[in-house]
Amino acid sequence: MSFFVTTPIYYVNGAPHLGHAYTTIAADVLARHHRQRGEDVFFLTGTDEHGEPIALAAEKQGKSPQALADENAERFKALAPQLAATNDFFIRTTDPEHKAAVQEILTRVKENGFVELGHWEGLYCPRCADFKGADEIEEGDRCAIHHIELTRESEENWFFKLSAFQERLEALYAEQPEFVLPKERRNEALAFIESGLRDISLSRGAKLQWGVQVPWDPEHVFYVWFDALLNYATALTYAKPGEDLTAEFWPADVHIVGKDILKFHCVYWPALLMAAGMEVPRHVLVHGYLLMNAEKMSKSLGNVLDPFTIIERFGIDALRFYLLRDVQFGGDGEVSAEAFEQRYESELANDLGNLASRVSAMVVKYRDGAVPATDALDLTADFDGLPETVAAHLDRGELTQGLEQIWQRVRRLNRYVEEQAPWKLAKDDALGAQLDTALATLIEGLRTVTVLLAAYLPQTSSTLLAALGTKEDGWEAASFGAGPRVAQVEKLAPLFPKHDPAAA
Ligand code: ME8
Repeated sequence: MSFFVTTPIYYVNGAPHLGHAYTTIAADVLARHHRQRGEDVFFLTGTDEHGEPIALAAEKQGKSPQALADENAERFKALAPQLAATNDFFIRTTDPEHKAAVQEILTRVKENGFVELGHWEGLYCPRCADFKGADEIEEGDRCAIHHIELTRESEENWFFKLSAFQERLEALYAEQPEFVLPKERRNEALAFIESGLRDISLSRGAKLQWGVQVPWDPEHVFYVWFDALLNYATALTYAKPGEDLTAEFWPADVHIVGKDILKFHCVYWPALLMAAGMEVPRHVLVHGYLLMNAEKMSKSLGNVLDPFTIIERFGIDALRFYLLRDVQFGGDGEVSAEAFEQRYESELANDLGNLASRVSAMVVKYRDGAVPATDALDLTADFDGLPETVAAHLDRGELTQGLEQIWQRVRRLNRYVEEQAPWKLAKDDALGAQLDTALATLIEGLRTVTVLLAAYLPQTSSTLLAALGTKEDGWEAASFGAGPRVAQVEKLAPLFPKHDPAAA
């Protein structure tokens, strides 16, 4: 079984920020989860380096677009490992292999009869690199995303005959109801399609040179979105030297994107693939915006929260946890330093950190670290079917609900500690068997949640598994009472040390 997951490729007109980190973390959770399920995973991320967004930013900074792209692509590349993201490849749209493949695919689209010369006039946002429809425009002819004044453009262009795909797209949405997830985003995309599709620009004229040349009209470059979307397919042809991974990984299983680029991924992209005679992806998973003071964070708005600082102070797992827990994946959500510290303290340090240290300390104290080898475990009903439930949530792109399911068990284990009060059981030899059951149950519960959390909290999970003396972190090891049993534990150092704000 193979699994191909992607993030958007990020514009190199600025440095990475928390919004980019968010999507990459979400994609990494799915990549890690599917590896746990024993699948052959390909996880792709990278940078989008052509078009006005980059040309304009470079001009402002007095640099060549290539110099700006090189500089910022390095920063995006460096971000992935800092997020503990396990991408298999990092694509740059300035890669010569990508450019050649774009030319080849779009020539095929033309040969298939879906490209024609046309005239376009209307409002355009150079930051979005997008031609705006009436409902995407704010008062005063401004971009609803960037709030900048739109430019009025009029050009002779090559056009992609998007309108020819109206019916096929409607059929796709009917036949694959989960093509776009979650449902609200699917309805949004479908409404856009049903409102009637117009043909769209495939190229930009002489005004813009920074792009992939149109092979049949060298004065033109392709409109950046066509070059960008195709990355998902071109990457497979050269990611692994000497090998084409297309047969193994195409179509993509999940493209994860923010709602700002829904139209491109849920409407233009499947149409383009159909025009090229290629299979469409299985799912587009659309998430909302991280908001700070109710405004979408973006490079162009300048209100960014730096993920690097958070990672340095609290560790990457804390950031991954916070973003997927505090913001319901799919919807918009406010983020703040206060909410972050609150989650860190009450859930990571208290719920999970304390559980792990209390449980290991009790086994050390009452049984010299030897975990009782009893088969009489409590809480089996509480854990019954949990791996299946978590996997089902993740298959529907419900990353927050998957994490919530696991966290309910973390809390259940904490309640169980209080209910059993092992410190009382330890005082009475006659209660030895009950103490054995309590300790064995707690260790097995801790082991199980640790395996289940591996995709979300990879570093914590691997520290905990090592402390529990087991390497088995596959999905089959996630079943309570059925996986490998822990024999021996040692006292654990705090997983989430109290943070001293004065030291920051
Ligand atoms: O759109 N909240 O690149 P981009 C949540 N190059 N996610 C956010 C976010 C926020 N405040 N800000 C950014 C582009 N993102 C194109 C994509 S794909 C073929 C081409 C994330 O650098 C989110 O995933 O503007 C969003 O869709 C993406 O970054 C936009 O990144």
